[in-house]
Amino acid sequence: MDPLNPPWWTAAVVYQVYPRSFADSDGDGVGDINGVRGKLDHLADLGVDVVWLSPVYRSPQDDNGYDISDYRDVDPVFGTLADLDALIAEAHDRGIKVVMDLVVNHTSDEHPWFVESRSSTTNPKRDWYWWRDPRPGEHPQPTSWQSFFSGPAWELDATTGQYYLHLFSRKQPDLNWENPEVRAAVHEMMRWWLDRGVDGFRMDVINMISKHPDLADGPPIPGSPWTDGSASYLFGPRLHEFLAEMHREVFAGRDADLITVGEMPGVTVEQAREVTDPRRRELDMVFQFEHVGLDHGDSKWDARPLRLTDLKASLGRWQAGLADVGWNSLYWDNHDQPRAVSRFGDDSPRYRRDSATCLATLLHGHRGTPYVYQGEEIGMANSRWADVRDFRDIESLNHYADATARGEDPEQVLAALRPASRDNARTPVQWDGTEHAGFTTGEPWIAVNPDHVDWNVAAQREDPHSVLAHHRALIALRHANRTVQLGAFAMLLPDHEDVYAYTRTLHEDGPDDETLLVVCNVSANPYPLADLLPEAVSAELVLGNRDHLPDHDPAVLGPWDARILRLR
Ligand code: ISL
Repeated sequence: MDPLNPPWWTAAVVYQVYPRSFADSDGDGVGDINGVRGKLDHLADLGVDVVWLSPVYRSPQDDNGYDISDYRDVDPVFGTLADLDALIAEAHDRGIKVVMDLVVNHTSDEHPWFVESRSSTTNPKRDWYWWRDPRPGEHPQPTSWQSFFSGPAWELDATTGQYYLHLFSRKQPDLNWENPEVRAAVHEMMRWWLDRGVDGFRMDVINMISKHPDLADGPPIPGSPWTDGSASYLFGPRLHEFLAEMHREVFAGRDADLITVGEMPGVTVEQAREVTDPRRRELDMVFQFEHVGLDHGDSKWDARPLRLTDLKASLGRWQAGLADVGWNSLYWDNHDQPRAVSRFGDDSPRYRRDSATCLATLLHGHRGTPYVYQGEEIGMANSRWADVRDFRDIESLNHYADATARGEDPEQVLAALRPASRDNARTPVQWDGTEHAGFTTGEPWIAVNPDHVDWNVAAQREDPHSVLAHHRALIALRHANRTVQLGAFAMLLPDHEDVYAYTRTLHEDGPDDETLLVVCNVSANPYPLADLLPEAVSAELVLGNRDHLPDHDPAVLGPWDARILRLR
């Protein structure tokens, strides 16, 4: 990172749209591209620089569009290619860039490439996917890997008697990136989208595209008949080579205006630093998962309380590890994660606003590019799931079927689904307090959260102290302040159980030197500032989340109180 000439995305905030749940323009109950077009003014008003669009490509929708059957067309449920062109043009008119989701670890099993590949062992596209013979022994699967969505990661295909690999659902066969034709086809498709005007890609599970040729069985997964093969498919031996090749073939010469972010479950700080080292020309930034793994055991369904000291240790390590080389992305929420205010905050009526604004302040103050997930800007919360029939997500439904088939108590499985299901992120955006929250005039594909009556965009738009207004202010601050963009990060109070505090310092060797102090009370326990951080007592307030409240005491960090202060 050249601090004198930083890339534009060091000052940017990205907003993720999950189109299925954003806004429905045609009353079929499913959000669509024209729905997004109709809400662009909301995004412009929020001030975001980039919209990342979750997949709208043609898809059987087995995994809500992460199973793509045509990379160059839009699924009818979302609209048409012409609608998408119009969305890109209208976003650009407002100065908003558009990033597409790139899902190329796997395709749909209905993609013509796979249809051909499965047709015979001698088909020219056979080697575009991972085909293997059954093996003798207890498990005929070529490896005993478990799929991310429960059950084995291999499916037997009756036509040829061989198994194909699917790390995700059986309708998401993994592409074989060892084959140069596969890579060339992906590159060509990516150039086609850039030529259409898109401004970059969020790359789905991109650290899984290089598999270790051994395909070795991993260690057993407790409670499962399958094993963890992740050592064979996470960050395989050719990943750097594939990413550098993609950069050369797709981005070279046009990368200055683009943004690339690789989703990388299990990525380490060291790996992320390599991948985002600008000299290597691979990716601008990655999504890491460490901080969203701190509140559960090995399985995401095994909830544990989050310890704030663990969060500090983790995020602090990422800040330090990417301080000189590389760049962080910053997020709490996305379409796979439960809602942050319910998970890390307190979504009871008393503290919901304050904890949502506190968490936002904590996140946006870090060095990196913040990502806001739709609805996060108004403090949307997890839903109340009465029954397993309320869920729609393949991961949740497969887990329920699998666990109950293995004899687990259905009530307990359901109790684990409620706080952790990806569907918490997928309830429709709450635009207003009317029926179906203004999301659709039809029957929504997944139930609207009943709390939309009180928590919605319309109610917050004109309120200067709303969660929405606070996000607006945080985004404006990032745009305006070089310390927020580039200042060095230093963690304070690493052992404090409730207060998350850090400084950001910009050394410009002159009048622009500045140190900001971000101090956030991630609890309802009040703390006198003088005991915590004496230097904060007389510091100038840049942005607070509770300073307008009648009970606010500048000398005491109240419940979920979050402040950005200027030390010098
Ligand atoms: O969602 C998860 C845990 O609940 C992750 O394991 C998730 O499956 C993983 O991060 C990969 O996610 C991405 O690829 C999946 C897709 O289902 C997710 O929506 C996507 O974000 C397969 O394409």
